[in-house]
Amino acid sequence: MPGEFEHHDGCWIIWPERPDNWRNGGKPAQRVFVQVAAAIAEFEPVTVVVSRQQYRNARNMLPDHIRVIEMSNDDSWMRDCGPTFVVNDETGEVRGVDWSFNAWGGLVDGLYFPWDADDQVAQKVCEIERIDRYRLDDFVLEGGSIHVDGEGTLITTEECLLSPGRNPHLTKEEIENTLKEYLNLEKVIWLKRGIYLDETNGHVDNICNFVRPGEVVLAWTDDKNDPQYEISKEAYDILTNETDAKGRKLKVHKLHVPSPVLITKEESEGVDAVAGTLPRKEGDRLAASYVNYYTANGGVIVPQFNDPNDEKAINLLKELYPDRKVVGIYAREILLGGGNIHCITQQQPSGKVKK
Ligand code: KQY
Repeated sequence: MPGEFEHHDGCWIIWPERPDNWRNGGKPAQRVFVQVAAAIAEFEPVTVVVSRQQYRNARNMLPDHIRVIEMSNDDSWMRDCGPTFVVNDETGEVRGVDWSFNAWGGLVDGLYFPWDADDQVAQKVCEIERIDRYRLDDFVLEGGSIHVDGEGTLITTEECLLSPGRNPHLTKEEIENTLKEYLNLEKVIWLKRGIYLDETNGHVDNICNFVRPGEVVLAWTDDKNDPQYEISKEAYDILTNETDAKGRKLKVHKLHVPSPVLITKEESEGVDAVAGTLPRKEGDRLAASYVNYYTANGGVIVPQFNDPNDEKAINLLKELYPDRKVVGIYAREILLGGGNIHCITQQQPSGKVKK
């Protein structure tokens, strides 16, 4: 599995519409998805998947150079239900890994029901791209719960991968071995937890990301009274005491989170209440973090929250990615749906052979 910072053939996104997750029938979120798609399309081809009901609207709102494809779906998190692409280093052949998807915890603590259309998204994407796939019927995983360095190291969290709603029939060692087998890894680094109150059971993509092999960014706060402090400190201690698959010590860059982002009354009232879907209550804290940026071929697309730390995040990412253009997008509307820029995007690597 290549690192996200390696070359992509394109990026896949699913259009948001469900009114029990997105306020005001998804209209505000759709406008932000258009901005994200257009920003990424500056750097690589973008495909947006959309339901039959929303096809005309999405086609109308998205720029012409973005490919729009009708496909059934349950919500808009391509990172999590789409295929994880792997590349054969000798032949350059790309294949998809099609994990089972159960909406972040199935009947234990999943976020909506049903999720069968989402579970078929990976297969459909692979068919459209004429890419062979490995289907795992007995292994639940979302793409946002793992990050790799493309050189044999994977980072994840125990909070997510050992959660009772995913693979309770497997031990930690068995989970690690499955990841190693399908993604060709030598080392799995286990952080304990993800961002405070992250509804995905602590996806790693919101707290830690590889900038390049040997270097990561970690979501951070200096506020010792914030529950996030203890979580980030614990992750920092693990990362700074670990080595990667190649035996390197990791360089850890602290990327400060914004001040707590809370759902307003108006925002809460814009979401339909539906049994089986996580409610959006006024005052609830959202899992805001800048680590959930998307790394495109020549760019970095980073969420902004109208917070003093927005600019600091942009500046740090400019330093860390000197050859890419860093583009900020006000992403509160995506965060209100429980995710962020990284969660809505799945990169499709090119089949370039590594030297
Ligand atoms: O990967 C993500 N952060 C997706 C979150 C899904 C939230 C569904 N309400």
